[in-house]
Amino acid sequence: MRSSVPGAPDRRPATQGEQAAAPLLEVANAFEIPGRWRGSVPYGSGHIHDTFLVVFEQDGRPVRFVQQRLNTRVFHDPHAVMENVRRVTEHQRVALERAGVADTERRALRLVPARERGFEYVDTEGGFWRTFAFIEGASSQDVIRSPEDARVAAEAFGRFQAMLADLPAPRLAETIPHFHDARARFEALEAAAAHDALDRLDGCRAELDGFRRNEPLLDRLDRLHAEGLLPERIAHNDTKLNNVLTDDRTGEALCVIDLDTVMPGLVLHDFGDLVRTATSPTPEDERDLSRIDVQPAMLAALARGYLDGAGGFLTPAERDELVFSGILVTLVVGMRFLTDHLEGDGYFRAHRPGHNLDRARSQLRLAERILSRRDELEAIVGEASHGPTPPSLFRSP
Ligand code: ADP
Ligand code: GN1
Ligand code: MG
Repeated sequence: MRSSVPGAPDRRPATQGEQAAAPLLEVANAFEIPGRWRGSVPYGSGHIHDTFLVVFEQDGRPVRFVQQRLNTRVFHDPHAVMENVRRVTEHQRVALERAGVADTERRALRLVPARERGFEYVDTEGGFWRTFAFIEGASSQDVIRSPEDARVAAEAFGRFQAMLADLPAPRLAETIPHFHDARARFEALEAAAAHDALDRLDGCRAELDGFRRNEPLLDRLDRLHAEGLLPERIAHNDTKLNNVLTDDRTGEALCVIDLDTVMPGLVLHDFGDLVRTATSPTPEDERDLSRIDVQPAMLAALARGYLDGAGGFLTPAERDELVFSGILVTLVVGMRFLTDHLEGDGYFRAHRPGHNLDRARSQLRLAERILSRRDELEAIVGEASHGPTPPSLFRSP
């Protein structure tokens, strides 16, 4: 058993009550924002941080910001996170300006300086805060709506990776070590099941068996990496669909957000998380399992968009694993949800009893749907990436 379970949280979940108790005025005024604070309300559907939409009145008009209390149970070194985010967003801005792109303000997150120090503020209760300029006229989706939306989201993440390929040294900090370590995630699930601290195991044996059944798949990408076939690059590492903002007017993908896990890794994890979140017509916590499936048109659009955005840098081995990456990441996120369910929902924000179990079940179903349709899906992705290919491209692990 590894000593470091990736991002292992303290056991105490954050509650709505704690959110309400946050000293929001104190926090709002801790950053270099001119004007008068008008209010802060909880915002978005992320599972990790406490996110607030904050309004200031400046010269008689409302100006919006996003303030986040970082989840320091998940990110143990918030200063390292902030330094990564600062470097990444500055690099993006320079690259966008150099390329003469219009509207750079809406295409990269902008951190707002804190009054006292850097870009962070620690409140009187110990909460660690940061502020971003709000990207106006854009929104994120939790469920994919059309192949065109899938294409633009994947292109944005591909472009994001391409833009960071020449980030100057030093290496970015690993903000959550072993984040995509499938073997460590499996071991953490087994440990949670063995411990069964809350007597929940009886209610989720079928799901545990489901993940055990797929255990032979888990080492494939790490093995290819060890063999030198899959290089380390800078990846986003959390490319779920709602981490890209699209323009409300044009539908164009404007800005990749949620940069806290941007760190060295395998770019395939990014494509895999897009497959997980942008191919089924269902939300991540869908309870009607019969509705969960991969839609080939969405997958084809993802592959086209991603390959366009990433440009030429992908190796043939990376291209060959695109469908497999979807199976792997979906399994891994599913195992993480089940582990959290067994341990008492201290990591992913849960909105109802059994929420993380519902999420785990839906991920298992989706992974197995992709697995069972792999030949068909390999052919579709192969066409997008290499021109026509026979459906036998998928190699068993
Ligand atoms: P989490 O890690 O909890 O998912 P995110 O950084 O993804 O937190 O933020 C949560 C949500 O807040 C996003 O899905 C998005 O809708 C919204 N959001 C975050 N930053 C911005 C921003 N700068 N402008 C507009 N909306 C934002
Ligand atoms: C979390 O932060 P958010 O909600 O975008 C999680 C991802 C999971 C995802 C599952 C830092 O993403 O790894 O895939 O939930 N982020 C972290 O929805 O653990
Ligand atoms: Mg997010």
